[in-house]
Amino acid sequence: MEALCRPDKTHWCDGSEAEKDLLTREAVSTGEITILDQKKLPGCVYHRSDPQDVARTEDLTFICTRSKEDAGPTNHWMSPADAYGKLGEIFKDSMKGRTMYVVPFVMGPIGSPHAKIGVQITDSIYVVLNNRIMTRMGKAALESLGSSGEFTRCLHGKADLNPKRRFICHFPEDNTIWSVGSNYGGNALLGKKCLALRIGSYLGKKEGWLAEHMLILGIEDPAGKFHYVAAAFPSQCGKTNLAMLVPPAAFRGYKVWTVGDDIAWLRVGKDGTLRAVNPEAGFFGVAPGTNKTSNPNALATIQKNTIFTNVLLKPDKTVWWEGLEAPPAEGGINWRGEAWTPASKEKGAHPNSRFTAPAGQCPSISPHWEDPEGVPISAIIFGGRRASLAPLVYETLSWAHGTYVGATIASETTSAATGKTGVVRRDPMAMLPFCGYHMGDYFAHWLEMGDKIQRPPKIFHVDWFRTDEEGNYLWPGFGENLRVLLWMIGRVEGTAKARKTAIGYVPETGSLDLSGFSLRPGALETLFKVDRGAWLKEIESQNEFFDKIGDRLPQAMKREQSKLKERLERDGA
Ligand code: O2Y
Ligand code: MN
Repeated sequence: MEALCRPDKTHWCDGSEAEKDLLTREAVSTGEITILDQKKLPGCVYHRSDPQDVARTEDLTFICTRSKEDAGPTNHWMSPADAYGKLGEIFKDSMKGRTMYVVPFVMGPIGSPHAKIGVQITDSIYVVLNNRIMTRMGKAALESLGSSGEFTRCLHGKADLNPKRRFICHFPEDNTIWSVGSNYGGNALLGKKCLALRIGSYLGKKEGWLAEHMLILGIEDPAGKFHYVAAAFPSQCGKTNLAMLVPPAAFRGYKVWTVGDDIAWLRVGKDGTLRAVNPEAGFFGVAPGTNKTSNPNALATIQKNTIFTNVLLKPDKTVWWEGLEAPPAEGGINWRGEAWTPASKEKGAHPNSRFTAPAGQCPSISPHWEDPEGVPISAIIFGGRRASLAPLVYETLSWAHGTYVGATIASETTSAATGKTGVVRRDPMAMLPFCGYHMGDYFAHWLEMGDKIQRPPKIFHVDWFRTDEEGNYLWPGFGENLRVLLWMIGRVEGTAKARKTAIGYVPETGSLDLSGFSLRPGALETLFKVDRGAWLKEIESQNEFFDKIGDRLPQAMKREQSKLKERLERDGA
């Protein structure tokens, strides 16, 4: 890689505090980062990206398998030869005048049977400092690797940050990732979406486990009994908020513990349960909207040792974003690096601005978040984001039915995003942008996993985003979601009553604990109604997506769909 990129020097990262200080000083000297007020925000720094480099770029993200068919119809594909050739040209001499950093890292608790090792080469100090938080990085990772050759080879370079020369390429068959031309988030922190999900999902299929876009949380009841839940939601649906939920006043005896907010690696444990670990060591959370009501635990987490990216920099060297608190009267410098006041048209913080913070600093972090064997999962949740159709919550009938429900989850576009409202986008298991191989084979792998788990979790579907005709949310969300989680736990323990419908089990009237709480008149009925006509139309719409998957779609998916249709036609709701 040195011969290709021709850096002036190479630095092997050991992960020490001294190294962090050295790299921070270096990045401050070049303007790459700014030190924030160390009394108010100790250990915190600020970074602004190139304004054209502020989010993952799915159209520039490729799965480079030898056969195009193996990447499947939902991924962009490039042949490995073309990808190595094209990116090789961009990497050539790209680190002249720069330092090449070699970052060994572990995803998952060190020594855990779930853990995987990667080595990321990068010319970005910002990336090194982020990886230092998001992964277990440095000497410990190198020791963990020992003399084994088993690690994911990750090459990253900023090059000239030109979006026309930006490519994020995954070579699952070579256990390799090459990413060039971006210095932001999921494009550049290669342990995260690239390794932990795209390469991870491929390795999971090969080795018999699952890499999923899921948060993991624990619920402790007043008697000290624990249940763990893993939940998949499409991006930007509040996963971090749910993972750090604060119980409402009526449920103060309960505690919610955070294990992870974005990614879960799931394996069958020695005890026959499905065990989950969070492969990450930090949170790369979206800043706008994070405040002391929406997520007090996140706010407490980011008071120290945090990197803030693309938020507003205030003159007192603290930070602000839309939805944190009232706009600062004194203004500041916005995410584009321009002077900003509350009267400015441009936002102060970019909508995808982020904080990178160590998970261990979270007040709700689970005492078991680094258990090498992982935590036992009682329930899996698939979440859609749609204004109508699915009840607030329902329980699926079996693992195969749950897999079908996960495979068909969807979000609806809002007018702000596309100009069109209500366009349904399928996002199977919330993995559409993150599955490293053919989606049909991925569904088949889910079904196979079901046969291997002796004590499988129950699978549920939720939609927190149901609205009335005026577009008002029917369910308040946030901490109140605990009521729904507790109904699920009740189902797992056999104590919560349910009504069997064509689509699955919905809460029996009175079985969802609504104490100290009121909804709009009629909201509860709407939230639990199963509209037969709408479901029959939904089946038709699912077929468009299934047709796209083609002949690798497992028969069991179509079978589950036919069974649903039969139940709807036979029983109605
Ligand atoms: O835009 C980016 O690069 C970040 S996207 C992201 C970050 C943290 C967790 N999840 C996501 C996502 O897109 O799902
Ligand atoms: Mn995510």
